Amino acid sequence: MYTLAKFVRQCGYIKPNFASRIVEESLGNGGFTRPYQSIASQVLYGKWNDLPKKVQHYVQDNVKLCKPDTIHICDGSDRENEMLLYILQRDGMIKPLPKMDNCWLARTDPKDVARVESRTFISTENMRDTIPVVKNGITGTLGNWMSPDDLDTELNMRFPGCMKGRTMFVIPFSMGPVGSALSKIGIELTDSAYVAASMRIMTRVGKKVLKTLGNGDFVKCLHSVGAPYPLKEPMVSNWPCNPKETIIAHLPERNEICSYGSGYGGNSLLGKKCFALRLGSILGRREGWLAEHMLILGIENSKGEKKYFAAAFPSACGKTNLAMMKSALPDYKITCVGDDIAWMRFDKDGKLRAINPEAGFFGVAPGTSMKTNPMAMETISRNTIFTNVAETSDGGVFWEGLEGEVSRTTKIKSWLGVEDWHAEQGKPAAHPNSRFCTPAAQCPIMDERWQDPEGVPIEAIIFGGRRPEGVPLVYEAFNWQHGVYIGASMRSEATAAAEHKSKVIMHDPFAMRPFFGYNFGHYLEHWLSFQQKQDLDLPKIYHVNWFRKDKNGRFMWPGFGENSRVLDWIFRRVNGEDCAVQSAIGNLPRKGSLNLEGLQEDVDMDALFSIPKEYWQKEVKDIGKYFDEQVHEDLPPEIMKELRSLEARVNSM
Ligand code: OXD
Ligand code: MN
Repeated sequence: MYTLAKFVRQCGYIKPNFASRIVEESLGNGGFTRPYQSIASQVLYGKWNDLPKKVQHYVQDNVKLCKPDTIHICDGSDRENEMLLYILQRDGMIKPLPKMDNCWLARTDPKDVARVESRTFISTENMRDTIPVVKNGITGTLGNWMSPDDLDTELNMRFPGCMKGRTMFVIPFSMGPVGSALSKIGIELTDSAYVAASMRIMTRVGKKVLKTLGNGDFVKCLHSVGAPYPLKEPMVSNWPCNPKETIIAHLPERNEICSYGSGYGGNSLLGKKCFALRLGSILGRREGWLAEHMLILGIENSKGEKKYFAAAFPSACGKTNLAMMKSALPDYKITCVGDDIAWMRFDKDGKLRAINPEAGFFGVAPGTSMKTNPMAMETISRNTIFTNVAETSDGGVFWEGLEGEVSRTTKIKSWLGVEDWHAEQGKPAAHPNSRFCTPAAQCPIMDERWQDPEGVPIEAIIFGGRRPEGVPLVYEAFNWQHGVYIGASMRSEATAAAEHKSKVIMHDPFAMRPFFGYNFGHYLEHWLSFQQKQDLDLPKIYHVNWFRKDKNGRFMWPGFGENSRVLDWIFRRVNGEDCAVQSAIGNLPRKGSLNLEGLQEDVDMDALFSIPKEYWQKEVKDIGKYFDEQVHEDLPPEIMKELRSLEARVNSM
């Protein structure tokens, strides 16, 4: 009888716990048992000859370097998925969540829980291609550069033999619908079955991708958890990683990413931040398009008129909630195209077209609930891998924000494995950056065109952040250049998505600070360049802030579904409605023009839209200082001009 266990055994998957012994006994020659030419015989799953020649060479080179025991060529099939899940269970990396349908829980080593910005580098010959030259004595915050020689040294200290005793998964994946002119292909080589299972959700994986690729070029993505057998240190939570040696390196001149030491999220699912944003932004500049940290949503009114907006918010500021919003205004229906990344290109008619390069959501779990995001809750009810959330005694999941949705008698086991966790302990049940990894196709409000190879036409771009003070609910840029300035001056309270600790207000231009693939000054020039091109239908640009607080620290605006009132105003502005008044910082909704019909809460609209002069004078100073220190000579003069005009307008308020 066919059983998965039998199949896995037949395939020759070694149980890692035994692998150390096997490696020690049989691989006295440094771990590489088979001659280089017979690589095909190391393939446990998939067919070596199905790989295009260029891919074979890439795999060969890295097998030689990393010395995995065996190779698995991913085909994206359901059978393969069953196998990956089986292996992950067997190795104690995931466990089933019986209350849910085909859902799984992974707990990581507590030292591997977020993106590691301080260990993320872009390596180019010329430093200035990657980061602006900062003012004397200042530490740059707009990316980390490393010279190719230094990076070679770093990589050579880590990758040789790093996959010993493990299987190398070869993952052919497409960012964007397979075959779309806007899509790009990557090959990720990883020694983590968790990454292989997650990439299958987050991207389009498999044979169709290889067929489309043929002998074309692809982005090379090498990933290792950095824990070869025999292990140097015992694993924590059965989660292999090497936090002390973590490095995430991008080599744009070779279209290559090398990530070592972390199995988590943006550090290991290389299609996401590394490829779609960092390398993507470089490719975008080279080829005349934009790779942005933006959600894409559709909004349709009761007359059947539909528009698409893209919106940039820093990590963990509610992009997923906005992208899946249930409109409080009954006249509007929101649909989701993407929740994190947009690739956008002007088409031959001058319309900005966007695709979501991803196929899944890797969303922050805490704060997600039936109240804040019912669509996400429905999406994650099946076929989902949860990481670092808490577990309920009846086999479900729990995190901060779900208090009202579990019965009082249910016991909770925290992400750290603390049984019978109680909120009184003062520690969160779920890690603040705990995540769900779930197929986008399961979201009940996916837009009918979310996989359209042509992309959807973008009519408004929205910037936003967590701004507890001073910044009104919404304002509109006077024009494209002013909009680019607004993007450049974005700031937000720090979140848990990376290693930052306190709630400081950080500069996060275009919500791209951790994701710029090249010099931010050049990035601004690229954005500005579109206004010089003839016949482009440039979208209008907005800034929103759902997070303003009153003197008592309470949010002044209810947010969530009520944000549809802001989208409605933007919709009408895009249609040319005369419903705005000019202010020092941009166009504000004319009094009474924001549709408040049916709003339950009492909102102090005057306070919500006030523009405190002193606050904005300080804001202008802070932003001027930031530009001067961080972007310095690379700041385009147009942006400085916008800052000076803002200053003059604020001073004469
Ligand atoms: C993310 C992030 O994971 O922005 O999307 O950190
Ligand atoms: Mn993100």
